[in-house]
Amino acid sequence: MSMRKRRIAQKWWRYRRCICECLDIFSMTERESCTFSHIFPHFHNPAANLIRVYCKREDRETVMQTPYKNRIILHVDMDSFFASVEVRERPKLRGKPVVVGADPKGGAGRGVVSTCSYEAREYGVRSGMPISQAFQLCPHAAFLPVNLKLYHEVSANVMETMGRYAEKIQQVSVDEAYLDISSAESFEAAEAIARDIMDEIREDEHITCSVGIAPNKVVAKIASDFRKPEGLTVVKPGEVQAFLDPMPVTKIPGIGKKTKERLTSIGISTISDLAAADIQELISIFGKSGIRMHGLACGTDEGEVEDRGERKSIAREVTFLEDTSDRDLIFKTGESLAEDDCMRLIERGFCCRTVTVKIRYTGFVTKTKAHTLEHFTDDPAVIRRCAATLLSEVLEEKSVRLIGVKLSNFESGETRQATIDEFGK
Ligand code: TTP
Ligand code: MG
Repeated sequence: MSMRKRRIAQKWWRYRRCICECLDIFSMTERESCTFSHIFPHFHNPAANLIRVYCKREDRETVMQTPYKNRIILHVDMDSFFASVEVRERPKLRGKPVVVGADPKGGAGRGVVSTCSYEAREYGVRSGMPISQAFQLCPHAAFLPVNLKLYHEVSANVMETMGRYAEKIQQVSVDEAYLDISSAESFEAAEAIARDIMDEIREDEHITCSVGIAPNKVVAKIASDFRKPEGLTVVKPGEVQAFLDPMPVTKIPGIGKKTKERLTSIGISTISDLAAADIQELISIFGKSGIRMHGLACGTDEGEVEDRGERKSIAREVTFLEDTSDRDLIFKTGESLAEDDCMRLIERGFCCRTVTVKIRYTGFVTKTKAHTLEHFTDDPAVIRRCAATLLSEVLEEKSVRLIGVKLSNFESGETRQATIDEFGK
């Protein structure tokens, strides 16, 4: 386990004990009337996760439903996602123009660019552009085919990481998600969380992302795009209008080329123009969407982060910087991944029965092996031992590129409550 992960783990176990002690001290009625942040004002969102795990159901609902003063929403978007994953897989391409998409066939290819690295963007290459045009603009770029399976694997890891920091997460595409972290209760605390997320994704997945923090989803999305790549933009409640005002109307999600043209024809080009426009005129041209458009230009958006709660497994995997046949390193990494998964399992209040290990050898041959335990567990030692046994069964004398550990077959959070009273005995 890395020092950083060890620190996080220690912190969590300490919190877990404190929380249980506190909840014991407070009587039921007091619990109902106080938010967790009153008990520990310096706690951020991990507290909310722990409340889910350790409060009795009725207490948990009361605590979780306590409205926070401000909503704090993060929008996280990976930078040049497909291209960044390809560069991670081929480190020699770092810093070079990389185009992912159709085969350019020396300039005669059909099809389009899916995405490209920021280095390729300097030559004018863009997503959706004909691949032949991209080839003309930057013939010396590395042109690579789309490998969706790999991007979905990375996407799942990234979403899993982000999910641990938020009380609600809504994935909106393969590389972006909204996170509700209102329980952080201050934009300063939210910024620290965003930096942790960025660091963790960089360390674990070797790709970067940009983050926007704002009081609502739409402003957070605009903010994440504001300083790409690796940008972090915080827009506090009092700063929303000043942030939006100078931007072109096309920055508002949903305003495309056609709407922009109609707005330009009535003298509206910036968001500030749109916010100042006569709403009746907007309705007469755009119908109901005129109201929404105007609201967004004024920085208001009530849309909730819609967490579908469909987490059926917890998985982590690591690609070694260099392929390795060092069994000691492989086993240590596997055990550390198992512990890491287990921490997440505990945070969610689940127990699992099935542990799966995955090994990818040099040359992309992948082997997996799963074992279903006799009982549900969230015991790190049991899960670590099971992962190690599976590894010893599956590992061949070959050099390894990637290793992963997955926990699945969860017991519901409600069944888990039975064991909560046991804690602290
Ligand atoms: P985006 O997030 O729009 O783009 P991006 O991540 O490549 O770059 P940015 O740094 O600007 O966020 O899309 C995510 C992925 O979706 C992208 O890597 C490839 C895929 N995609 C397509 O396949 N076709 C497209 O037209 C677009 C826009 C994206
Ligand atoms: Mg992106």
